[in-house]
Order: sequence, then structure tokens, then C-alpha cells
Amino acid sequence: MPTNLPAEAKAKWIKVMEAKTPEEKMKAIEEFLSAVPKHKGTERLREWATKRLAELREEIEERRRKRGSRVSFFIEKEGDIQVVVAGPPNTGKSLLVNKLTGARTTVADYPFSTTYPVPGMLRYNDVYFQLIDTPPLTRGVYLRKVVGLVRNADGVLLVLDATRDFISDLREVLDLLREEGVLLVKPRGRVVLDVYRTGKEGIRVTLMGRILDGTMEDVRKILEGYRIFNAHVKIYGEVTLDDVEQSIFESTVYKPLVVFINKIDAVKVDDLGVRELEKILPGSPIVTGSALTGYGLNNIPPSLYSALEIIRIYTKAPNAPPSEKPLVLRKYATVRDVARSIHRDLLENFQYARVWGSSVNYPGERVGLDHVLSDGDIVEIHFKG
Ligand SMILES: Nc1nc2c(ncn2[C@@H]2O[C@H](COP(=O)(O)OP(=O)(O)OP(=O)(O)O)[C@@H](O)[C@H]2O)c(=O)[nH]1
Ligand SMILES: [Mg+2]
Repeated sequence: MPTNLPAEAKAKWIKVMEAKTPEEKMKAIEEFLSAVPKHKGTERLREWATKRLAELREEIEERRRKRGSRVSFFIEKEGDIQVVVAGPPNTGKSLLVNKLTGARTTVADYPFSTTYPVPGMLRYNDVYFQLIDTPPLTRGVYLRKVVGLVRNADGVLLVLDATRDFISDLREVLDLLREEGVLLVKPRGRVVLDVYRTGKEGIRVTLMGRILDGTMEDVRKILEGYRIFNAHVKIYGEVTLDDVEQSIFESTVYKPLVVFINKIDAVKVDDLGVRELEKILPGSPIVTGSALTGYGLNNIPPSLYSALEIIRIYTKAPNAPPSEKPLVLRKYATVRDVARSIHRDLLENFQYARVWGSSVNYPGERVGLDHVLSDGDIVEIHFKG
């Protein structure tokens, strides 16, 4: 999206990012859109903004209709990691969430039996996964809502039915989600942008890959053009400056994926089918099993763990034992992420950290804010004064 937006439009985008309610967001997008010039270069952006406005209008309408009713499509994050259990109709999503978490879901032998999301909690390796049972992911009334849940989640557990042509089911799901701006196949490169509303840290760029057509300084300039002065930009794989600008609009997101091929008690899954699936989804774990008999279900939590690139960090105070409950972070997390999650105001007073574990050369090594941590590390942060 080479947009070449005028400064006025860029300055208005920050209002969209800061909007808290759907009403505020609608107003901010309308104002932003009025400052975007109409030419070929902004076409996709204008299309996207118009679509987003329609979604927000629908959301506001719906809330008005449902006032008084307690059914909501938004599930507050609980636990450490939120995973949406999604898939075509009648594949066994509800039975699976019930078996994995004990949540009381609606299981029925006809499609479209689930009409609203139901959360449950699964614990594995000290990490709490919130699994959400959802209505079927197919064209129709639920599509936008399920996509909304997926956008808000950390990852997706896609349930396919071995008794059906699950390859074509998978292709359909991937197409539907792509149209809605959600990618389940890891792109060659991607930009993850965390914008902080408070703080004085400035713009930090962590490069875990390569910028093909520019420098870190160019990245900084792009963000500052949008009045973004406090942010963390993480760059994975090969990206362009366009990808960086695109990340500001969050129009396309990537979600890590685990595939569960269900109902293998009823039919034999041929290796060829699984092989083909692996080709379509390189790098995503594929688990086969049966929600009915329980076979294979124990392979799901470790697969989520690796697909989501989870790491556990134990914090400790000087002269005290490490915390029992770990901080759950993602691969490439740094000491800064740990300090931030303890108390962001304390960042200014950060002095140094001592780390025990596989990310350091010797136990208790002193490191700075940008030190990259590993799974199982113990971190002791020292503050000034
Ligand atoms: N044989 C067999 N049947 C299963 C398995 N898992 C689920 N089923 C059956 O498949 C049917 C659908 O199960 P649900 O869990 O309701 O499926 P769902 O994906 O939640 O369906 P919707 O909410 O309508 O999209 C039920 O009759 C289940 O008993 C399995 O592993 N093996
Ligand atoms: Mg269901």
C-alpha cells in the first residue's frame, strides 16, 4: 500500500488508534477518511476504511438491539493465552473444547448448533490457555463475528473433520479468512507494531530479519509521520517499508495456527491427505485424533505451545526465590518486556537485570533491557534508588 498520505491525514490516524469505543472509532475513521485524497495510491486504504466503518456501524447497531440481553461476542481475555477453536460446521469444535477444558458447550449431531462463543481454560506446563468454542466458520451470519474473535485472539486451533474432504474444507476456511484480512499461513516477513500510549521510551526497532528497501531510521520516520513517538516495532523475516506502513493500519493480521483433524475413530486418515495439508500450511503443527474417544488430544497443548512460540519467564526479587507462576511471553521477548509487565513506570529507574538460564553465559549474568530471553529463564531486575 504505497499511500503517500498527506501529513494531515497521518496526524488523524493516531486518533483512530486511541479511540476506545466503537462510536469514537467510527468518528475518528470518518475524520481520517475525509483527509485522505482520492487517487489510485489510496484506493485500498479507502476501501479498507469504508469496510471498517460498516463493521463498526453493525457492531453499534447490534449492541443497541441486544441491550439487556447478556449474549456478547466479545470474550474478555483470561489466563495467559487466548486461542479460538474454529472450523467448518459440525466438525467437533464444541465436543473438543468440552473434552479439553470441561466447559459446558453445546454438542449436537447437526451443523450450526453453536450460536455464541463459550470459553474454557486448559492448563499445560504452568501456562493457562483460554480456549473459545465458536459458531461455524463459514459464509453467513456468523462470519464477521468469528473473524472478530480470531483477530482478538493470540492463535487459532482449527478443527477439521476427517470424514469429509478436509483439504477442500481447509482451502475454503483459508480463503474466507484471507478475504477478511486474517492470515493463518506465516507470511515471508511481517511487522508487529506495539504502540504505547504512555512512556518516554521513543521508537525502538527490533530486527529479527531484514528491511529490503530501507533502514531502521526510515522505519522511525514513517511512524513519526503518523505522530507515533512511543512504540516497539518487531520485524520478522524480509519486509519492505510498505509493510511497515501497512502495520500501522492493522488491516491484515497473522495468527499462529494448530490444525486438529478430528473424528479419526470413524475413518482412516490417509497419509497423503496429511502430507498435502502440510504443504498448504508449512510449519503449522498438525494433530490427528478423536474428540469422542480422546485419542490424540494430549498432543494439542504442546502443539499450541510451539506454534505460539511461548516462553515462560520466572521473576524474582533479590534474596528471594523465583515466582511460582511464570510470566508468559513470546519468543524474542526481552528484559524490557519483563520490566514493562511488572510496572511500566519503573522502566525509567531500571538499572540492570541478572538472569539465570539458557539465554546467558553463566548463572546470574548482568544484562541490559534489550537482552533476549529464553524459555525457563529466571530474571531479577534491579532498580535505581
Ligand atoms: N465419531 C466422532 N464423532 C464426533 C467426534 N467429535 C464430534 N463428533 C460428533 O460430531 C457432531 C458435531 O459435534 P460438535 O462438537 O457439536 O461440532 P461443532 O463443530 O461444534 O458443530 P457446530 O457448532 O454446529 O459448528 C456431534 O454429533 C458429535 O458427537 C469424533 O471425534 N468422532
Ligand atoms: Mg459447536
